[in-house]
Amino acid sequence: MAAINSVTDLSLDGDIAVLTVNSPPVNALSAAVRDGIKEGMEKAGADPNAKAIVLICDGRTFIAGADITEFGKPPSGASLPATQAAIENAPKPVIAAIHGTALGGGFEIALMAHYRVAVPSAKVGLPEIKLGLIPGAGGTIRLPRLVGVEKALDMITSGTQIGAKEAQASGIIDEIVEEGKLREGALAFARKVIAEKRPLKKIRDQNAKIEAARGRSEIFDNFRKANARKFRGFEAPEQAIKSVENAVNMPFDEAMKTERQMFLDLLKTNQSAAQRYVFFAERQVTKIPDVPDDTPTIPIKRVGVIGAGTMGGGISMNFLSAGIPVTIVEMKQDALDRGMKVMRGNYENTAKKGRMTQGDVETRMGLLSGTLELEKLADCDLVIEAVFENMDIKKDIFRKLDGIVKQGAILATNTSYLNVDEIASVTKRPEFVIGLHFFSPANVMRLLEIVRGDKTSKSVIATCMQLARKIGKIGVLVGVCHGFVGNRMLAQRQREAQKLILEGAMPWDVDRVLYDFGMPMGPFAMSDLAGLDIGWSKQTSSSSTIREILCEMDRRGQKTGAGFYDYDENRRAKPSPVVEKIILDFAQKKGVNRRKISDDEILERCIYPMINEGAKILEEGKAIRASDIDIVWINGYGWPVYRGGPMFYGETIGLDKVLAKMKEFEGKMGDDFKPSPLLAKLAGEGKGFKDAKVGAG
Ligand code: 3H9
Repeated sequence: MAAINSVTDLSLDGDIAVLTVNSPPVNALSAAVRDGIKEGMEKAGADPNAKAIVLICDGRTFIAGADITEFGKPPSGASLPATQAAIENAPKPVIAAIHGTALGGGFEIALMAHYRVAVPSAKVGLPEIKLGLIPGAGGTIRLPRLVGVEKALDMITSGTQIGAKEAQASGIIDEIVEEGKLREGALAFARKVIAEKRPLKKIRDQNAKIEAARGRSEIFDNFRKANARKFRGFEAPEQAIKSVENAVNMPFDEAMKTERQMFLDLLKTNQSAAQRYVFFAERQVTKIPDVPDDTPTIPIKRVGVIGAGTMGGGISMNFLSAGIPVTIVEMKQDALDRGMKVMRGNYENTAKKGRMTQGDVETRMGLLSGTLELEKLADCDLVIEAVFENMDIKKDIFRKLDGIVKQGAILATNTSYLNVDEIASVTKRPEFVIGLHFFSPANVMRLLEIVRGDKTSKSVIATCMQLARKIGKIGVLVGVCHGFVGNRMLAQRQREAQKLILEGAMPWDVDRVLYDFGMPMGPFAMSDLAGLDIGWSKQTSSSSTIREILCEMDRRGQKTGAGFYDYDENRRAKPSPVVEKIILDFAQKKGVNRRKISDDEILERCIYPMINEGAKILEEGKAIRASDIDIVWINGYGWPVYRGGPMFYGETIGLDKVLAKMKEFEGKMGDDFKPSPLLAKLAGEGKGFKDAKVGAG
């Protein structure tokens, strides 16, 4: 083998040139990889002893895309278009040999080859949309030529990967070769191409599938309509659709040029910066400075869950779906029966939608056993308590669990606010106690706040982080404080929302502003959905807040057909004249002079105090890094990924501007807006949250 450079080799296997890329971890298309491919193609093309060229990768995957870390930096090395041209214009057949994932620019490289072979486990896709981008090297122009417009639109705007078999059926892969024998299979295929004198097939010349869509703009309009909800707020999907439309209607080279320009324009957007940041944030969040990757973990073979309500049931389903047996405990038989019935019902609904088989439902339910006795949890490796949010009840349960559950097992609480250290203190094994805060609905929401107590052992932390991944969650390590990261910040927004409706806004104004910002719903719609009577009691209610007044009137949210909004029979919300009057009367009684409140003020009042609270959380070391806080908000509260999370958003606005606004509000409205010293320091130094040196949870 002759090295072309540090990451590419060219060798001859009989009469076939083999160009190998080896650039761990994922063979991303860095400058060196582009240089190596271009030079290798040119050399192999000119070599009279080579009759065909196989492009293959070492390591775990074919090229997984452009090197995202290079984005925004000055260009160096061979350009991607020049590298691609070297493949397509090679004077002999080029065969791309795919294993792992050929993604983004990597897939676009494979689409330059005259033929493609893959092992059965290989996948291909164009995930650029997830980075706020569209493919910038021909993906939107070439893919429709292979698979047709509808499938291309679907793949490009969803970013999903498809397997080798599907790729072969849709015309992307020419041949599937034996697993583990990619090189041999690709060489054999190359020899067949030579022997049969097959042509140098260029996708740019294949027009049949796009001609079928020419002049049929309704294909694109229907696609837009069908996906409007999914694309709400995102800039890239519309560009992707336009580019596929260009592929159909423009000459090839013009469509390519336009695609490239659209890609470059998107690269400069805040949305793409945010989504690229989130890509790396999701990978950072698993790294805990003082808990190294090789920390021993505790095998979790059986899980116990206490409480078969909405939360306990949802939590259990995660483990059942991952094939881990669960014992669920309730106090009363009817509550237990009800809880287990709901779980079965949820699985059956999924089966009805065709997303699992009836057999899958039975397998999962077969792993579940219900009991009224805590003693049945003795053999569990992990027990999660999901009962009513009351410190005395929780302490009582943990005291009992400590005596029942085997030594070495983890005792976890799903509390959303309470002090995990206080709960741990009633046991003789505080190092085995941890918070596992699931988000409702617990079988759906991706976030898991993993709450590290003062004494929680590293092994328990490592186990829970690993377990989160196993059950399809994104685990974020946080420290003990009231409401942890997510709810502690949420409280800031809720407080301001309540104040705003007294001062002059209406609930639907606040909700509209936050919805337009990109949240799935505003705080009042959220309260109506959750139920206004959570934590409310008729006996102690004294009409002292608007929420109390609504509950007293039996306007307890969607479930009673009325809350902050009125609901019709289809649960569609309408602004309520009754609520409007209640608010106006209440404000008058309190002597509040209502004023017109701008949309900007609503947004700043709701969001800036959250950013400020995030800064306090960092300062106190309750989160490891700002990006962890952003991951909490994106995955637990539906913060729009294209705004990168509250901390990233604060940096997009400018920490100096956030600080100035907080000071202005503090002057007018007092301590709720007192800037955190960290925010003030970073803003003063012109730095961002990523520069903050903070603790480890
Ligand atoms: C693009 O291609 C644009 C083009 O259309 C044309 C432009 C003109 N760059 O995820 P993992 C790192 S846009 C740089 O943990 P897995 C990652 O940060 C790109 N680095 O492994 C991590 O680093 P660390 C389109 C990258 O096995 C390490 O590799 N492509 C890149 O679970 C391992 O990653 C994509 O969007 C990259 N492109 O999953 C594909 N990719 O160890 C993005 C990964 O320091 N990548 N890294 O934390 C993926 O989806 C997954 O990484 C992959 C492997 C499925 C490949």
